[in-house]
Amino acid sequence: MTPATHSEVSRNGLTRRTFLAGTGSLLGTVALASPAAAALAPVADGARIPALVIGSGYGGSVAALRLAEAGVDVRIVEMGMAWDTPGSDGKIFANTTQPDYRSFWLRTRTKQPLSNFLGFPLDKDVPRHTGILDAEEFGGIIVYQGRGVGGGSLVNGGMAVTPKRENFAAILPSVDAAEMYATYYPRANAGLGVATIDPQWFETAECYQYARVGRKHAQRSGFPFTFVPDVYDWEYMKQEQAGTVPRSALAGEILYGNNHGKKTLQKTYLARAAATGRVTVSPLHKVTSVVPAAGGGYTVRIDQLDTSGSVTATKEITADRVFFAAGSVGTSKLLTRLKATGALPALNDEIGKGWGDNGNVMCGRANHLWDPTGALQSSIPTAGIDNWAAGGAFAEVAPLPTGIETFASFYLSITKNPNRAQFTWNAATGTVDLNWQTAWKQPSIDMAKSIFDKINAKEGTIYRTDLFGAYKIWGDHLTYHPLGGAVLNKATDNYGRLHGYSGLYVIDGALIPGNTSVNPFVTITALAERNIDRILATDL
Ligand code: FAE
Repeated sequence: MTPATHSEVSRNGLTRRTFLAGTGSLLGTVALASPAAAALAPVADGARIPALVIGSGYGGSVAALRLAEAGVDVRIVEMGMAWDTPGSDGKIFANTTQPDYRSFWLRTRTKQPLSNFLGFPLDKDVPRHTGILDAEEFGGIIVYQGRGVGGGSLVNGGMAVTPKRENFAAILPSVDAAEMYATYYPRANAGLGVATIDPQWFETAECYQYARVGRKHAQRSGFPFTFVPDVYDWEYMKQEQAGTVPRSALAGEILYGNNHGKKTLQKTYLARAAATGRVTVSPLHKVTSVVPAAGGGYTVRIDQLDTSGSVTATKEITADRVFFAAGSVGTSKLLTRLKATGALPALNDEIGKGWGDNGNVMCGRANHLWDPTGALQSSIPTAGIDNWAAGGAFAEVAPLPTGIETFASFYLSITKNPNRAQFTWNAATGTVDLNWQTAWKQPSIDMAKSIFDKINAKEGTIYRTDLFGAYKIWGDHLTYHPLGGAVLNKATDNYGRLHGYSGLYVIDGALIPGNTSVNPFVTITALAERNIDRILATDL
């Protein structure tokens, strides 16, 4: 298979030539790592493809790179946009403080994780568009996910955390930890470009005053405080602070994309995958069905979307192998529906099970007036409070990049919440439901309180009640970290091969049973590296 020609491919209505003209200076500085290096093309109806990857997040990017390096031609099908074309403001991504049409996936009103501030609701109307952040609503939880080429890497905080080895057996019990920590975690960290903040710079940087306040409060209450590595370019951040480059993290960019500084998958795994010449990505293409093909392989049905979300074409292609990398929710929804509706009836009864929220819960604390957290806050968190062993919580010291002094400390806690939910097919509505209950967050709240009740008592401070509604302390209605739904060694074998069908694989966060004890994408990447190694050695 030859990759599509680069010259006149239409993306989001622009030709490549127009795109190059509009972004010349950007391409000049990051030419090799730019998403422009990726071959982007709509998939042709009737095509025959050796390896199809559904989704371009962490799992999908690892699979694409390693398959291509082994000489296999790969097609990535991604339902979101390419995110390579500036808007009328000259920027590719919208600012967190000013959401616009680019910000949300097919919504007419924003659904911001922090919905209120000082009693005022923050959400506003926006034009419906295939924007970058999906706030997917199930009965008891809103699951935030990235949409576009690069998946979650487009919208996340880049916190790149390898779990403590003593916690690994609880995260992935069937996986050889020695091999993960000797080979696959290091490989993932290198591939993602993970680095830790310069600790000396941290001590003086104005934009991390909030984190230093977080450290002071943690340590005064006797909690271990640790730096957290990130994929943000720390040298670029230093220049942002010095005022010598355009600001991104220091301009509050994060949830709707970073115009500079963050090493997203577009700049790491996907750029390397594109450089092989064997990987083509089809943005605004959504996989809707996978069924065994008469002559071997799988018939895959794909809807091509426009930026209003309307289907402009439906295509059928044949793929020898299909890698499900649509994220925990995307992969689980597809597999649950395909099993229940008879497309893939031999999938086992573990499909849809073992889903968790990584124990996410948010809260804010109101500090005293003599303890300001700073008007300038880097949107990239860099530190956490580790009370996992004693209290079941690891709390990121998170920014509140409002541009004004708020005297607030803000935290996203990852907790050892034991509750697990299940995806099921709802034939009446034709949708896949998730049975998570809001009340199932109570263990997470209790674990987070093991840190913050103590800090509040020590500091003589109180919880903020204005961030998630009126008089509501806990952000217990959401997760950023969906995990599970096609769990390793249950729905699949110990390397992600789906039971019941040869040539079908799961290679994303759906494999991980609900919790990683820290932020999840390094573990998703490392597990994908491990599994594709084995698959390449034995299946291809
Ligand atoms: P993911 O990255 O979600 O990629 C799946 C891709 O598949 C997406 O691009 C979808 O658009 C696409 N897709 C879905 N369905 C289809 C379909 N039917 N057809 C075609 N394409 C489809 O999956 N994690 C950290 O470790 N550190 C952080 O600092 C962090 N911060 C976060 C902040 C936010 C606001 C959010 C939302 C998440 C954050 N995460 C963080 C979580 C992290 O981004 C997430 O675990 C990974 O992105 C999941 O990787 P996957 O490969 O499983």
